[in-house]
Amino acid sequence: MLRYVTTNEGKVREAESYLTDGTVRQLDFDYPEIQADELGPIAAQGAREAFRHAGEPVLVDDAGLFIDALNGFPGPYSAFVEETLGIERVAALADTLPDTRAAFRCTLAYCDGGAFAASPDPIDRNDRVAAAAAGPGSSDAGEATASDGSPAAARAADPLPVKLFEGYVPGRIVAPRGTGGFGYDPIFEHGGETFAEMDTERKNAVSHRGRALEKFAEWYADREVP
Ligand code: ITT
Ligand code: NA
Repeated sequence: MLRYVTTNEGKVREAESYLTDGTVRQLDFDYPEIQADELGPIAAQGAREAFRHAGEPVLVDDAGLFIDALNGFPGPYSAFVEETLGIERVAALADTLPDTRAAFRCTLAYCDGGAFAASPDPIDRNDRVAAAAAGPGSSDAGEATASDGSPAAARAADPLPVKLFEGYVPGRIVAPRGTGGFGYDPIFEHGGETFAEMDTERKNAVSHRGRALEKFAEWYADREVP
């Protein structure tokens, strides 16, 4: 059975419509998050830890809000910033910037202990950047580059193969509106509405998580099971 690893009920609600074959269950496991400036290595290492914990295939979901004029802050620190500052203060900060453009990113990391990597070509060309971020165990795409040496060292010592799927949605930061969704949704506007003003189906149709889940679901259905 595939386990969708998250402590966040909002993510589970959104993932349900993509992981529909009845063989997926939430695993409420708070995997240790390494520090890195990109989501890929964090999700990849989380998937390895979660696989070791669960002993069955896992899908980890790491997401963040990246504000252009703040060089991508809070990015991988989004959970910490939501807890410490709160979304109202993030919106107030963005309001002082010349440019309020931002993006949500989601990286899904799949680990089944290596079974998928037995397929002839587990990583397609579109995933080469993601594969490089996942580390040397994930493909032949080359050495991972990390600004911080310790995550790279951790990955080098941990070759369990991981496959990554990425999703992205552009938008802008606004004062909070709406009651749906979770996290930063009330302050993220896309197409004239905040994500908190959309229902799950409409958020999924455009969101970072929806795009990543769509790619994952397609690959998962077609993968060769050794
Ligand atoms: P897990 O790690 O257990 O999955 P989490 O909520 O900590 O739960 P992330 O680290 O991926 O998940 O989330 C980073 C932050 O970004 C956190 O504050 C989330 O609330 C927020 N976030 C993630 N996806 C979001 C989305 O689709 N809309 C709004 N905020 C989101
Ligand atoms: Na997290």
